[in-house]
Amino acid sequence: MSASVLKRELRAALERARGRTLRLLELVPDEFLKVRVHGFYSPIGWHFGHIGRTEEYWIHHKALGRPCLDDELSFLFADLPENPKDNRVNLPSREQIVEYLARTRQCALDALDEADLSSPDPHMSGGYAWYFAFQHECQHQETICEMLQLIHQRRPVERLPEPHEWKSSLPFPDLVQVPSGEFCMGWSHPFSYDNEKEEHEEKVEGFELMRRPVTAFQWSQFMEDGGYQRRELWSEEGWAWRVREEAFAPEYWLVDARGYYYFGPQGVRPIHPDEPASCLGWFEAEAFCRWAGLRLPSEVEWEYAARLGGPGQLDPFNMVSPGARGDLAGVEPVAEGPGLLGLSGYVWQWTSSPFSPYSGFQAFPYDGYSKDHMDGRHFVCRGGSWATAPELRRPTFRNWYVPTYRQGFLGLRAAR
Ligand code: AVJ
Ligand code: FE
Repeated sequence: MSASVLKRELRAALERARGRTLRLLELVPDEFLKVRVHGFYSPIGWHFGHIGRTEEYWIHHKALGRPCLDDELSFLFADLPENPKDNRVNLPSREQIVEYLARTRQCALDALDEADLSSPDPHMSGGYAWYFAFQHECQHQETICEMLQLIHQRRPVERLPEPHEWKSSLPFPDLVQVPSGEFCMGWSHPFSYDNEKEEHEEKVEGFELMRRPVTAFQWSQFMEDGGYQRRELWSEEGWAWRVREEAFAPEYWLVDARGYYYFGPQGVRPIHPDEPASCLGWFEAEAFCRWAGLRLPSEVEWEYAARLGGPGQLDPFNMVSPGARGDLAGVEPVAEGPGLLGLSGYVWQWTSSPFSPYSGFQAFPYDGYSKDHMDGRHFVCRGGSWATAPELRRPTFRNWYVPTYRQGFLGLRAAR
């Protein structure tokens, strides 16, 4: 790709992302902009400023070696231990946040115009810092969607909608045979995240993998069969979590005598029985597998199965991933087709693999992005949800959370 085409593509990607960010900001009610709705999260308004700060820091400051535009805002919107989440509530107004986003963006675009992308500087080389800023913005959009759900969960429900009829004709477990073989795992590209490097060969034994992610109907059968009450289905740590949290259904589910509902980012809606079950923690996924006589796939198995479809899926500007829909459409039943269905665009899928480095891993651009989370306590999820930007839904992309995290759009696709 020539330097001018690369610059044009980077600019277009940043602009696409920004359109989504500003649409999301419009959905944030004023009274929730500056409050922490949950112990895990900074206030939702902070995430918007943090997008601008990160872009400015890595492009303007690190790649070009220039001073920050505004030291105070740069500190306020930094994700640093010196700036704990409780400090992040003293935010500027919505208008000031929008203005900060526009100013930091202008710096990034001016820098792109001037930059020599063939420079050996690792921030500059091949446009790394700009693509990093783009991907980072997209990732925070998903977090913002998660927080919109929390906001709706906190608001009083006036009237529940009509529930869906609770039945399904999908077979279970509906396993697809994946043949043994070898493949190239990971992505060594100027744009890849540090945790996707280096590309390396992996061997995989034949196994079976569910055609689609586990559906809400299938999850409700686990619930009705005492899934949350039967100690023997849970690991020791998982059971301790289950008891402590008094969990009885996925996060954001609402169950009454009439049916099943879900607190989505646009308010309560009925759950479709065939939509992938979402907002599950790793411990719950593990218990479900034990109940069904199945297991979680490793991330090697997941990526191998996902890439059998062929390469060509790694174009950083043109990811063709089925299931791409509007920003807030929410999860829907998986579209029919040949082979494995709903690999991305519906829910992330938990794997059995702790988040760990590939051989040759080097933390970049900072330890806090990946390395600090490679601690044996985080597990990898793969695929990407309906709230994940298409460009991030590549088969090599690794996401990770602690096993108790269930506020994300997280589901599973079991193996045998
Ligand atoms: C990979 C989604 C867990 O949100 O903490 C955003 C991504 N890293 N800014 C997170 C991330 C720095 C990360 N997750
Ligand atoms: Fe961040």
